[in-house]
Amino acid sequence: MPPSVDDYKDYTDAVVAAIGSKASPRVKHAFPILIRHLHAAIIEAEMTVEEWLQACDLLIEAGKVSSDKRNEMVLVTDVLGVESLVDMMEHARYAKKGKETTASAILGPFYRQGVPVSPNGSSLVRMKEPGAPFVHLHGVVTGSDGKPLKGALVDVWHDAPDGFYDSQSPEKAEYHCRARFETDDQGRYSCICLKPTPYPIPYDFAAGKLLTLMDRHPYRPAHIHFYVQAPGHKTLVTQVFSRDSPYLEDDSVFAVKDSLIVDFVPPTTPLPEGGDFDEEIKFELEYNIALAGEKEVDQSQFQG
Ligand code: MBD
Ligand code: FE
Repeated sequence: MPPSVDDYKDYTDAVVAAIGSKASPRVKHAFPILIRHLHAAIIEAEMTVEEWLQACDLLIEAGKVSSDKRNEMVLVTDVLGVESLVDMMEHARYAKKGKETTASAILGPFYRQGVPVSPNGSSLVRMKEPGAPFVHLHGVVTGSDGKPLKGALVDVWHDAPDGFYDSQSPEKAEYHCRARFETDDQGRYSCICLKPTPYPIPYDFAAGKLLTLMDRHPYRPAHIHFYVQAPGHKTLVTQVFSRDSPYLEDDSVFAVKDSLIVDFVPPTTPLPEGGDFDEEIKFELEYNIALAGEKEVDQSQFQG
């Protein structure tokens, strides 16, 4: 007879009951759920001591290779679909208000804080990338009412043509394929970037081991990341995906949403005045972003 949750009910109850009276309401609510599901998963899967040690080793490895430039723990949760799950629930808290807001997507491990603000229209391609297709990326940041937001901060980052982010390769120029822009008084941001390429998530450590165990590939469809902040508004973390990219259907980290798939089209919109970009621009991507107001976000799960 396989073990059942009932066999260990008194034991699991005792672990839950050990939570002290001074724990916060959130911990008192969430930890019994976590403990019960964790115990049930271990019981139903009939985990062995050896497997448990292997799981601990995997987490130790993830911690050891993590740094301010690489977050392997995020990657471990990504391949298990956890980052996308919390993101989907987060978005549901304000999307259901019936307003037009841009869909979110996961942050991933390569966001960097404190990137200096560049003038609108400037390039985030900070070293020579021969033959790479330049893109005029621009759009307007608005609230859910469609009113343009001045002074919104727009972080943009994507992989270089070799498939690596700046932080993954020391030989790259600082902040290559990464920049931050501030919207003008009409809510506009604009820049020159590259058309991104599909790319394997780093699979040399813990996340890769998990993928191998599950017989899965590490690839992600071509994407550009956005991190958009404006006072009084919910910060939006999202990604856009190129419609012509492979792996839209089988993203290794489960981040693709239909509304985030975009078309890179031949350029027609002129660059902002005063720019000095003189290479050929092959594509244009207009990407307008609508942020939820802070008050539109449903806070109910944090009450009680
Ligand atoms: C990435 O580039 C990424 O965007 C995510 C979410 C996970 C791993 C690598
Ligand atoms: Fe990415």
